[in-house]
Amino acid sequence: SYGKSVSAIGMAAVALFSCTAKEQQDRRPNIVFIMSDDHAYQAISAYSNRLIETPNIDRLAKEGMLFTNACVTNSICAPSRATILTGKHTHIHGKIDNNFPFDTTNVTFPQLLHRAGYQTAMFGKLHFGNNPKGFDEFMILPDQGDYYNPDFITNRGDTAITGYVTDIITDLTLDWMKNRRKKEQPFLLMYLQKAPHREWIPAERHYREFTKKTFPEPETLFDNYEGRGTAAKTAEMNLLHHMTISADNKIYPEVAEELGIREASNWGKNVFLQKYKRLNEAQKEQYDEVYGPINEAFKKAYPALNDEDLMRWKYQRYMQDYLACIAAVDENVGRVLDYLDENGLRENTIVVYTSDQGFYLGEHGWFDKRFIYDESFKTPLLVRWPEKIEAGSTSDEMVQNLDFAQTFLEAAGLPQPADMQGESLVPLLEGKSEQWTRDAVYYHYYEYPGFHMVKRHYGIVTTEYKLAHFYYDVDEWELYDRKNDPFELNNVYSDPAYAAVVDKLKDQLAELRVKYKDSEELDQRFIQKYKERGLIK
Ligand code: SGN
Ligand code: CA
Repeated sequence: SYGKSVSAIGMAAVALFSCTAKEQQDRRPNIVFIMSDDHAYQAISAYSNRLIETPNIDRLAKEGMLFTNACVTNSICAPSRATILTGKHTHIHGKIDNNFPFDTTNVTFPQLLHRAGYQTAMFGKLHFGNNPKGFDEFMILPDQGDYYNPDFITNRGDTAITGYVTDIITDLTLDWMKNRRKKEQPFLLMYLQKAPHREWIPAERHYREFTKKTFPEPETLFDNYEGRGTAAKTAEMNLLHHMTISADNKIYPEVAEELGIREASNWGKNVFLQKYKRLNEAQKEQYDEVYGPINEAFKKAYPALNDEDLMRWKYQRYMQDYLACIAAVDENVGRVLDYLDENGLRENTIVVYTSDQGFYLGEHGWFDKRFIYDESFKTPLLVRWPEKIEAGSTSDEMVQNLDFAQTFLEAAGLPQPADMQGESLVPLLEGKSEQWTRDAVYYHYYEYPGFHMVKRHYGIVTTEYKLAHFYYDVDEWELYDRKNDPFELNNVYSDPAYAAVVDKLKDQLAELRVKYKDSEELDQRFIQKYKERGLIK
């Protein structure tokens, strides 16, 4: 209407005249990088509503772009985070596993944004073993952090906060946006949830609802790993055999003992006791009110359970807690999006939602991650940027966590250092997918021997195939036909029908190793490091 456009012009004029040169320069977009820990794409309703509804995370897809083939370069926490910050593969930035501190002589994109005038802040889980550089303010969890009454490391000293970690990290984030954000500067905010990382302790308000639910089982829950290689058969991440009845499934150690349940070690029991001890009296009361009856019911049922029943029971317990943790993540993402929308920060802010990697929710009988197989290799990615992205759009390109650094630098109008190894996603976000050239990605996992015993492997993934080489204490190749075998159950590496495919992919893989500066020599050097550190003989 006429009235509306006049007032719009009036407002634009006011904005123009009150703009200093500095503020004009700072039309550069804000960046809100939201990352959860171990959030499987299978547990976001924008991808699939088989398990849970996540209306707030889904808003980013509705109002922005959903990436259906986003993946990581190395499916494990700290290496992924280091890749995100540096735009480099793990063999280049050196953080190949969770074991040792990040090399802070690496240049990270937050440092570059900070130097270029961005206000920067980080809240939540980093998991580097040292503090982040390039941040005006940070409050991070030590190591993995705790679900209840977590400790925080800050640049003004350490502190502990009473409450539930997912809510607290959000409170800190909102407090910064409300009270310390400088209006004249663009900002980079890294809002990094600990949830839904193992041992999956939900917020009190979600205990009741989720422990009453029953979830559909994945097709491959009872996978026997025939048709795969040694690595799948020897991995220690099976729900029946490796998920602990105490820490993971929340059976009190005295109940497990009474039932005569013996686990390979006391590790699960010790973790349970350690985490339970952190709860204050009121929190314990709430916890016991819900988990007490579950323990009672298990006590009665257990003697009659066979392995198949126990597997099913463990799967349900796992999903109840894991998904309840996600319910809190989703609510809190909603709080942050509401704040942005209600404070004029919607249009010119890039909001990313992702996870440090994917996760198994019972597929192949597994929990955890690490493998090049889809559930751990792929990761959720949703991006909202109203000024550039058409609402409700999708991209099926194989983008990687390697690409974030260059994406944010381009969005901020900054040069992309030549030694960064990703590709800016800005053309994809703007709908110019014809400018995207990558058709194969490179993957390399190292943390072995270690937690969950997934063997070292590297590989190439195209839309059609996945070729991986498992090495160190085996020398095995696996090839999966992604179109004809979506569950990745049949290694067709030795099938003569695929001989030509193998040849071609091996050449391509060798080219990628050269392109990304990875090599046999580096593989050996990293094994040597494990020897020097006493992790292997
Ligand atoms: C902990 C977990 C493992 C998990 C690693 C790495 N055990 O050790 O199950 O694989 O972290 O996770 S826990 O019960 O003590 O949590 S990562 O996300 O940090 O890479
Ligand atoms: Ca993780």
